[in-house]
Amino acid sequence: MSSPFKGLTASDINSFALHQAGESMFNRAKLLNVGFQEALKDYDYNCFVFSDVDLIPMNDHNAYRCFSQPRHISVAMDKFGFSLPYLQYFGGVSALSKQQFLTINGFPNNYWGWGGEDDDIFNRLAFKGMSVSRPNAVIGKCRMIRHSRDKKNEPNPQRFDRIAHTKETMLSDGLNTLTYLVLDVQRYPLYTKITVDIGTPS
Ligand code: NGS
Repeated sequence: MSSPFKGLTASDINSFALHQAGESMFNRAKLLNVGFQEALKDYDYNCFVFSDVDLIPMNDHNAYRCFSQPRHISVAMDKFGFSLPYLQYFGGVSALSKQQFLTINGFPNNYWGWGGEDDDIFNRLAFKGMSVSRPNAVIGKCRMIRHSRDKKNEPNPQRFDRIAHTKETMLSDGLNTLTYLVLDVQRYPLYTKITVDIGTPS
């Protein structure tokens, strides 16, 4: 069978589901950092698509691949009336090449709870002189699986202060300071599930 991913074969593509162990506050961006680092132990991937588990693309032309600039993929979500909530929005689903990700020192590790980590990522890209590539709002349509707010994911009261300081903090908060403990790896035919202890807010 031919692959829909031009020039790629099965071993070049995998999906990783990152599961945060324990009961501490949820930390989306740190989990994505772990996914990046752990995936690279399997294979020398050069493109990473970072997706929330609740977002489903509606248009097959929305390419889950990397571009010469970091890609924002979930640009027209149903809950925002199929448009961007604001121009700098970078949440939901995005794709960065390995080099783009390394250039920004990965994602922040210290956004515990809901909000702001995606804005910090946007700031990192901007401070490194990158722009955001996007599909149009027809191709970028996607649905969010409805759910109530998860426990241990309350809005982070520090988020506004944090995103005001990305320029300084990105140097010392990211891949270069990432620590975690992998507790379990389950390999399934279509994805690999990693259960990880990412600690607690310091
Ligand atoms: C912004 C948040 C982002 C969040 C976006 C959409 O206000 O992290 O809303 O949220 N930024 C801050 O709080 C600083 S949503 O409607 O999807 O829950 O992604």
